[in-house]
Amino acid sequence: MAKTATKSMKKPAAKAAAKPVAKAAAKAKAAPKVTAKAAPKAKAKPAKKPGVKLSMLRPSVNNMTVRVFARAAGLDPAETDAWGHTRSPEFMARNPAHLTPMIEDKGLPRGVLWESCAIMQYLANKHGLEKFYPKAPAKRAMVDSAMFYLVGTLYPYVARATYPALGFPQYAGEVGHSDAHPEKKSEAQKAAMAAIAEPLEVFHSFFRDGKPFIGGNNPSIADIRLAATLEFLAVVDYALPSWAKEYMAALEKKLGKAYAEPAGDVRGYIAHVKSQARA
Ligand SMILES: N[C@@H](CCC(=O)N[C@@H](CS)C(=O)NCC(=O)O)C(=O)O
Repeated sequence: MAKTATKSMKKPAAKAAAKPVAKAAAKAKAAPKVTAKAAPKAKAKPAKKPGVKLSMLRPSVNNMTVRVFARAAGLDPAETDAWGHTRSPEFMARNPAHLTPMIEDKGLPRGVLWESCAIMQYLANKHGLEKFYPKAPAKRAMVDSAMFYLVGTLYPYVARATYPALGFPQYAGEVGHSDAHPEKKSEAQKAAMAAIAEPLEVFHSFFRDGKPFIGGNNPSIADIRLAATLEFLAVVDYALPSWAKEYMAALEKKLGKAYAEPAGDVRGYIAHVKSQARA
């Protein structure tokens, strides 16, 4: 609709609406006390937030991130398991990056959205979920910085360190993806393991800065992204510092089933690959 048309329609509508509201207010004033007291009882339940259509892979922490967030935010996700389908012509036609998590939403210019952090930002913006993603620019910037630092710096180390044990293909260009001698691959994996400690400490000392969570007293979307990422390290028996173990436990306690359910899928997969490796 053209801007001018929207403008010209808004004012009369607002004026027309004002009269019945004023009348109703006057009526409410004149009403006997008993009616006024009864009113709160008839209060309607808050409208349920609409569900979100999510294509996901259960063993993935990128997916776990959005699965936890959607549950914690009460968005009631309708999940489709995309295992084995991400490169199908149907999936690729909608999402040429063939990546999950992916949501579908009519309001999006191309109908779909991938990248876990972008999905959480979009849903938090759309539903006004300031609790998870603060509106104030400076606070929001810290959450964004933590998420970009995770995706750009910490996650590549975590992937190099854990993907071989998880049986996931490494990204092209990685030693683990090449024809290099297994010894070289093992060296690269160990180097990545050793590199994790530094960015991990940055989350603790800089982003948390003495607070329970990056988001303060409540977990933000950056906290969900971080805790989910750290879940993968169990597959290589990475010795997490005690603060990280306490942080993950505190986040799970705060979010309850919303965290535990998707985490269960990741943990179940890790237990499975570890048992296979032992056999
Ligand atoms: N940075 C992305 C990573 C997404 C990603 O790597 N997704 C993988 C699962 S962990 C995937 O869907 N792979 C399927 C494929 O490439 O066909 C995010 O945070 O969402």
